[in-house]
Amino acid sequence: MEKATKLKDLFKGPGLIRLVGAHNGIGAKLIEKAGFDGVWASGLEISASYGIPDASLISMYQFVEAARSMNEVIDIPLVADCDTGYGNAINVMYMVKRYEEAGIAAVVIEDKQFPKDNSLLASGRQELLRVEEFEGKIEAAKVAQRDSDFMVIARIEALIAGWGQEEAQMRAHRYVDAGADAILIHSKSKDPQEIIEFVTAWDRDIPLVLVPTTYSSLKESEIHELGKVKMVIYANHGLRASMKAMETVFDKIKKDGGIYDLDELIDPVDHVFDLQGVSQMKENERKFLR
Ligand code: SPV
Ligand code: MG
Repeated sequence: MEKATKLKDLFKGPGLIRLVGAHNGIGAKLIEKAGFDGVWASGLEISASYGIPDASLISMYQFVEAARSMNEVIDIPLVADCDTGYGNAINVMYMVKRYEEAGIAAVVIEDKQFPKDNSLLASGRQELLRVEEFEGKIEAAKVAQRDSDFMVIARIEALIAGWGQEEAQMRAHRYVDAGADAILIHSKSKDPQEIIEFVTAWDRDIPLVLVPTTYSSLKESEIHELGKVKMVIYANHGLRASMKAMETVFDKIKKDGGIYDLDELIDPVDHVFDLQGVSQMKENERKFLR
């Protein structure tokens, strides 16, 4: 089954769809192994993996290749963070074709101006796009897609930019009318009240998507009770967990003057080989190497 159809089926099914962010194949595999429904190809994580800011610095091809490399090694669907769509509506059409070719189930585009800044950045430039221009991008994306199950998710940055609930609701309605399959409403508030207010006021039959990075006190059971929200994205917890683990191990090697006391803190190499699919490769070698 196509990944787009798998994701569409999850949207039709009961319960919350849970995604975790990744930037490479091993991270994506660990998310699948942990039992999550899908992988979020996080722009923040992919940019961070280059050691550079999440500010539209790397190209669409670098993002699509990161998404492709993750998608190829998992069976669960991948939802790609496509920032602003890498330009105008014409760039979005080109982008949708490339992501669909890579087997990606859905793309998320946000209504900020290119080049964007990360939404959680305290000093971030949170410059919103004109509504008409973003409607054009959504319409263009929907025209460009080939598989009718492929989803185009519109991400609203009005709360991030401090433009308020009314603006966020107006934009969400306009983007749904333009053809968006779901609305990702983003917030950087620590208090979940901002998101709860938006979700409570939402009156359209189009699912909402949340990224509760800052309002982390909001549990899945509470999100489920709100209704209307179908997908939750834990956007960058793999990156942050692995950074902390690496920092701890590197500090310890430095302090200990060697690697003799690390086994508790690191996975055995065999676990790396397992995740790489080495046993399958060996089986193929037995069959085909003559
Ligand atoms: C990402 O993971 O790249 C996101 C979520 O877009 S956020 O970092 O909160 O903007
Ligand atoms: Mg992003």
